Amino acid sequence: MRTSASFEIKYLQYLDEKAKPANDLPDFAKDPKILIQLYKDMQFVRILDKRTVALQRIGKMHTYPASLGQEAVGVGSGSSLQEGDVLIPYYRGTATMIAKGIKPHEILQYWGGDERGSDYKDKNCKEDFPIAVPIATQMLHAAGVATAIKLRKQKGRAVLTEIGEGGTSEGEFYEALNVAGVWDLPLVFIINNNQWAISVPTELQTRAETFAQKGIAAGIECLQVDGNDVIAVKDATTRALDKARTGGGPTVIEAICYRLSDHTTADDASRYNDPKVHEDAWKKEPIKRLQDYLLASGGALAEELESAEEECKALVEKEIQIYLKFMEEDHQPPEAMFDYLFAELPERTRVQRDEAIRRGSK
Ligand SMILES: Cc1ncc(C[n+]2csc(CCOP(=O)(O)OP(=O)(O)O)c2C)c(N)n1
Repeated sequence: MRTSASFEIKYLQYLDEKAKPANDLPDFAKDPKILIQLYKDMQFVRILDKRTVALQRIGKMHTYPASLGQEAVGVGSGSSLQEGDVLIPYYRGTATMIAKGIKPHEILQYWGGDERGSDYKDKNCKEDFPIAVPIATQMLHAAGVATAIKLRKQKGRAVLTEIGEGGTSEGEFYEALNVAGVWDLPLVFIINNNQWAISVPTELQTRAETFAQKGIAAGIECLQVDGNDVIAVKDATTRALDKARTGGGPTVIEAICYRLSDHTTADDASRYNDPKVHEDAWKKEPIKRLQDYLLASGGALAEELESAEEECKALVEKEIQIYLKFMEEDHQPPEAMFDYLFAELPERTRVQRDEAIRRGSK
């Protein structure tokens, strides 16, 4: 027998687990100002997540999925987007969305049950999609938008979409990969491999050695990156988006990290995770890694990073207050959940809407 095809999956890392450079850093990472901004963006999301989970605990927020431990995946990929690119996020995409320019209070509004939060006000975010909660449906939306960009011959534009590793078991993921490969679409897939799909670990999700290689069957370039290394995530995504914008086709990036939070506020991860693995994962988390590198390389002083953190706390508080004010002064009635999906309500949905009005008024 001869070999018909063979493949390998590369793994990209710039800062190792001890925050030491494992490779020559890409140009952007030689500028401490850029690294400090990435540090701030990650801190912002971590602080926002903590405050949002606390709001849920006092009944001022509905179910919320935190990104604890996964900040580098969202910040590294989202900060690589440019004007004209389209983001098709999933529910764990808070960091990606904020890095793109979507306002944090809009995201809070959405999770607070107000669909108007998905009507993004920033002019660069007008074409970005609402958060997808159904697993993997966003993959086909992304393939559709990328097809439109291609058909309209809109050079210099690309689409970024994201999914959890569990979501890559869904048919939509494979369908989107296939069409992206066949039509050479300007599309970048980020797989946020946080090791868990609620309580299902990666070893029960696939027999494949990597999630990235799922793109191989579609003829797509795939790679893994250290998802705790924001420099690696940003570098891989920047290159993949540049390739997509210049007619080079799609890329699959699997970012390996660890979910340090519960799946959502409705979960208790301590019922299924191994405390030892969890503890080890804290030693590799992305914010500490970049912080250690910045301090060791002289890119930033401890006081600078402390004041960056304080600045983030104040900015988060401002966003929370905007959200709370919305919810108090302009609270949407329960039937509003039906009002932003259809131009004209189908009969069976109309019945459900009437029911919501009836129950809501009790
Ligand atoms: C079509 C569909 N099936 C099931 C669910 C319930 N569900 C919500 S999150 C989740 C696990 C997803 O895990 P993963 O894709 O790894 O993403 P993560 O939440 O870890 O970021 C499931 C099964 C859903 N939202 N949509």
